[in-house]
Amino acid sequence: MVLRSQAAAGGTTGTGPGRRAWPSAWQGSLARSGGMMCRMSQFGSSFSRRDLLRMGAAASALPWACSTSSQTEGAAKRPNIIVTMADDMGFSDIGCYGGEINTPVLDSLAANGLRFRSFYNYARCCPTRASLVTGLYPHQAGVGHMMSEFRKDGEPIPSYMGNLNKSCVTFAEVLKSAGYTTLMSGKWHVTPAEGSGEKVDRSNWPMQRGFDKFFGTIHGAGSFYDPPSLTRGNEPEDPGPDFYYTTAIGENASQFIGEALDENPDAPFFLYMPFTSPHWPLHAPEEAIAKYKGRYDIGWDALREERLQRMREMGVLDGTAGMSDRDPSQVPWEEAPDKEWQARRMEVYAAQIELMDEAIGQVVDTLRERGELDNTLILFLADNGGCAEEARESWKALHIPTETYAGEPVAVGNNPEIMPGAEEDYQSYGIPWANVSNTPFRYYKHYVHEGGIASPLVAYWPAGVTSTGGWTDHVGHLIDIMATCVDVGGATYPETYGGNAIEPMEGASLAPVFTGDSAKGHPEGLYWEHEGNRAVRSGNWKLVSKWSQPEDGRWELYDLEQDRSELNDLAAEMPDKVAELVGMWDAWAERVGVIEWRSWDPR
Ligand SMILES: [Ca+2]
Repeated sequence: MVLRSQAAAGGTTGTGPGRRAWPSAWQGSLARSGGMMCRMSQFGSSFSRRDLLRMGAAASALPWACSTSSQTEGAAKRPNIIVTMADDMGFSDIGCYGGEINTPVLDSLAANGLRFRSFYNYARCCPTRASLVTGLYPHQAGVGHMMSEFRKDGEPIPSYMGNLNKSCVTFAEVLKSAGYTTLMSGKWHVTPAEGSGEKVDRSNWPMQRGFDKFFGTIHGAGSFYDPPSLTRGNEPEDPGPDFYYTTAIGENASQFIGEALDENPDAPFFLYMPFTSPHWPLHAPEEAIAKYKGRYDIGWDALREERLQRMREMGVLDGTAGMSDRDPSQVPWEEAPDKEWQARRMEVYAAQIELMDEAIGQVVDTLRERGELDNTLILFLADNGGCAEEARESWKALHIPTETYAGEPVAVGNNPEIMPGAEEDYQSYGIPWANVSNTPFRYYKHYVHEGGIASPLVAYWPAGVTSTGGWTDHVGHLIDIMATCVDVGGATYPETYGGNAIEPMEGASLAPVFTGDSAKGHPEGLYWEHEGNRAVRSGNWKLVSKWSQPEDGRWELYDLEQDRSELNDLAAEMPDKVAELVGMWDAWAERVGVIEWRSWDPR
């Protein structure tokens, strides 16, 4: 524990980053020679990263929420702001939302902050990030789909450029203009990561979009032991051996905070800390996985029931939210083959989330030790719901490793013959466990039913969140994060930036909610479109459709106040309400540049 404190307070002694040239750094084939600050040198050579993980677990279990009086000295300046985010994590995974996964840090933030029952993301990594960092709908920021450019009749479609455009500003650009020191540690994924040598286009990398310091990945997924596109500033970074990305994100964030406070003590800082955890592949140290050994032997059916009961007891949901059916493609747990492998998949996933919680804990420790905890707004959310993708041997992409850091071959695909967790294999937890992660909702990442877009939102800020320890029914969305940053940061959202006209921000500040305002958000409606999946939420009503079979684009209508799990489709009974909401959705789609899914030129 002492060592962990030293790490948090004194983790500024990083050695020079290793350097790897483009593009081989992203292909995993360069000679592995460089060192980096995240190795354990600052803790003494006798401790490995996994020793630290174990010590971190013990430290995180300690109560820290009661801050010291020395922290009041920071109360006069504008608050520091931290936005931290999980990747592919379901609504009910973390402890303070009803999950059985051990997340003591997030639970403490929640117990001393505010939790949102109805906060929404954008169903997928890229569009969520494009919306989060800009305060716009993703199409307005140029990311109507993912990181590919689409054309129609030979002409690029502005809302589908696969890259942040110049009609938006990032929250870092806005807060930097207001005097904040801007820091990022984690996954970017709002610009293409392909390219080589001088052809690498860095114009939309974090350092060119408002951040003073950056450590993390440009690309959207990959090995936790050797992530593709690992970067420091604008240069490739060698992870070195004994690297674990989730932990490194927390270490670098803590280091950046320390440096920011040392170098510019009068300025507040903004930290964006998006993890890749618990996105596939299932990678975690064996010691972390072992904590969950046997916990999932009860299987997915019992676990879903257990979670829903706890969610009701905790007040996450009330009795009107029913349990959706088990995914129809899956068998009852009693009939499932390969039970040991199935349980192991969820054990690794749980370990990935617990390690993320520990990394957030390292940052919280740093804030406390520097006397900044009381005056820091921390927002935690997830970028999309649990992911049902089953890893396949045929997967080929930049983020699918062909070999380990040490050059050993990697086995790709969900194979019950291999227990996942190690760097040598590349698996996912798949449909049945994603079904658990999203308890009690339907569907997954990609879809805009509640299972795809319902996110935890924990807001912690002793000096600013006065409605603590409980829940709000305020309906919030990613677009509100920019507005909140502008509001609490005393910033001005620009009409022009860099000579370009900027789209007006779409969201509304959540700050009034922090002090108990129960007004329901977004009377103008909230809207989604991702891969032809569509939705609008207006008041208690949600109109939603799934592009692919079996629904095939048919609109469904739900009263979420009575039926949060979207089990009782009222569309046939209420055609006027459907027509009203369809009209709202059509007008929004026209305004932000939605194009009918796959109506563009063949690629
Ligand atoms: Ca994601």
